[in-house]
Amino acid sequence: MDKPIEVPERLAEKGVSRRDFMKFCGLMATVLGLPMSFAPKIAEAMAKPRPTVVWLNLAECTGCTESFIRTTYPWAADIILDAIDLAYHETIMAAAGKQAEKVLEDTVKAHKGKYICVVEGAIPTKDNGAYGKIGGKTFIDIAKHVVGSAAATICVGSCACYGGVQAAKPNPTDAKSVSEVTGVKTVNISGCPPNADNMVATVVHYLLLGKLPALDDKGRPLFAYQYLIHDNCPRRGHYENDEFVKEFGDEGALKGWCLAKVGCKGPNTYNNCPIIKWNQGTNWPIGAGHPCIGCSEPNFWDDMSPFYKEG
Ligand code: FSX
Ligand code: F3S
Repeated sequence: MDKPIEVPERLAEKGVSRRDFMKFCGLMATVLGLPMSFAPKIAEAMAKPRPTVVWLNLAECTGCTESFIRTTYPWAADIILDAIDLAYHETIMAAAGKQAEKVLEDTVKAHKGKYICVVEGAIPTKDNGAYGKIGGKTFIDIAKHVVGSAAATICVGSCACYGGVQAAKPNPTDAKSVSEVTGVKTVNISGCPPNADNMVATVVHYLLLGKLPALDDKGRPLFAYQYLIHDNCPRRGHYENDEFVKEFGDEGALKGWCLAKVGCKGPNTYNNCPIIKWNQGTNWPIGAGHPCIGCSEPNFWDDMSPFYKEG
């Protein structure tokens, strides 16, 4: 009989049981579109030496970090943070000020070309980047330096991927995406915010296979963004039957009919929300009766609004 997979010691110390650990590995296999038989392989990969990760917070609302660290099961955050060596993350690190900036500089130097850079937020470029600075350095310079020395860069959130809300018309700070400013091709986990499971699965994919996942033409991992919301929506039957919610709270809303007439952008939006849902599969916007606003598409603030009008 095969030896049972051990929970990495560090996790056992935090009280994560083998059952919880394997549940997490099963969830990751599902998100990555792999058969359940991959769960033990994922468990093995999670015990490997941890990649160093540097997480930059630029022009954003920190919703992406919130999505990443606020998981329904307390052990999920422990497993996620244990799988990586998170050297720098302004929101959750203990260090602050000059001490924190030194950690960033030292990490970039010591792990040049080997660390993974995660970026949250867009980059204001107007007036030589005067509208976004940390420790006297512009976001432009920080991104060029830190992204430029990374093995790979993962953008989390539509702001880092495509400019997001900061770049919405009239874009007063001339905010741009990370790849536009640095010239580096990034993995884009889009969404405002993106689903934590997709962020984590991208890292798990790297640990499991030693490479980043295959991407679509907008830099998004295919495992998460290959299907339209509309194609997997449980309300699709009502769409085909011309059964629509006409206004919030009407009879159609009570019956769970299609939300296209109150603005659903699911027919134009690629994401796996209907498949994996949110908060460990609890629910998702359309499940709760709210139309999709298309937040994982480039320029969604301009292109998808008004959010509550059809089209
Ligand atoms: Fe942007 Fe992330 Fe939207 Fe906010 O920080 S993708 S504004 S949810 O959180 O970057
Ligand atoms: Fe499609 Fe949205 Fe209706 S995804 S089925 S238009 S609720």
